[in-house]
Amino acid sequence: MALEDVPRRLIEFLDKYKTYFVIGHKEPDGDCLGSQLVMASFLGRRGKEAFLFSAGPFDRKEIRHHEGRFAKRIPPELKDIPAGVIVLDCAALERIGDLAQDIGGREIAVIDHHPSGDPFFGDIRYLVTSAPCVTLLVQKIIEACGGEPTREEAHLIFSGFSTDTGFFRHLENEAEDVLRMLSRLAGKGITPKRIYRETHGSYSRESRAFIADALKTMEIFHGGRLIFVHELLEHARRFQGEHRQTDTVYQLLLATEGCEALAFIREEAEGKTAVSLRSQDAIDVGRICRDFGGGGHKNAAGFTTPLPFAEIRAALIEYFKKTFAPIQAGNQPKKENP
Ligand SMILES: [Mn+2]
Repeated sequence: MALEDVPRRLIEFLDKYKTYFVIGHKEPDGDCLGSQLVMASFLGRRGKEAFLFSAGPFDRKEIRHHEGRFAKRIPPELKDIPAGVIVLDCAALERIGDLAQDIGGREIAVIDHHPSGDPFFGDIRYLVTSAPCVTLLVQKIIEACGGEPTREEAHLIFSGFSTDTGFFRHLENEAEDVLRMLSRLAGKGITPKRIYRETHGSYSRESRAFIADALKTMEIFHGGRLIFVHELLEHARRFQGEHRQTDTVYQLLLATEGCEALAFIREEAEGKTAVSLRSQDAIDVGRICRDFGGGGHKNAAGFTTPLPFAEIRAALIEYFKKTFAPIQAGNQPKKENP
């Protein structure tokens, strides 16, 4: 499956202004910041002025060194100049944090790959849910404008891809188009080995202990198809920020024989529990999380709830009973839920 072509209106929008505000989502990751940095770099090469904004925080080790290039709010001296707004890696106003208060009345282009988002956000929308990352959509834009990424841009694009795909692991049927695009990046002299080490290496020793602690809480349901791990308020909060290596916990658990989905349930405060869901293949945890008031991708999503651990745990076990039921029914053609 090929990634959708860049809308003509977006290309015109990128020509229209002299100045652009390039905004990403709060709690940024390598794909979000990479998309922003490449977009700003490309605009700069085209004689435009680009300002970078992110609500932060810059917790992840692989992005921290970029923090100095991003402002948290649009400063008063920029408030009255004409500028186009480009929002990357999210399609909902609330995802950009307090910056949402700074962009009223401006023309906004939204470039994203998340299936959940506000369908009315943005004047120009380039949304490709089959795209594994947004940096590749920015590469598409550069190429649609007749250009090609510089070596530095290529490195950032590949880093964003590496972040969002767990270094190729989550690539699906869009792989053919994506691998062709990556091969053009490789032609710029970037090396997958170096990018793997940057995005998936040099973790803290504490993060290894976090993985062990999380795995010790493992519970198995529905014949092994569902796995839970948890972190309760009463557990000592030894691990914060980069030491909470949840991605590795997900990867290890999803590789368990028979496992189709997992939940990491974390009591964050009295009356606030955060749930992250991950799944393989057919199980759409994005839909499940939307039912609980959250959002995300088909195989990676989350939500927060006022319910305490015991209640949300029970609710999820029950919910997954329904999720698994039609598959367990095997060759019975009749479905319970249309
Ligand atoms: Mn992304």
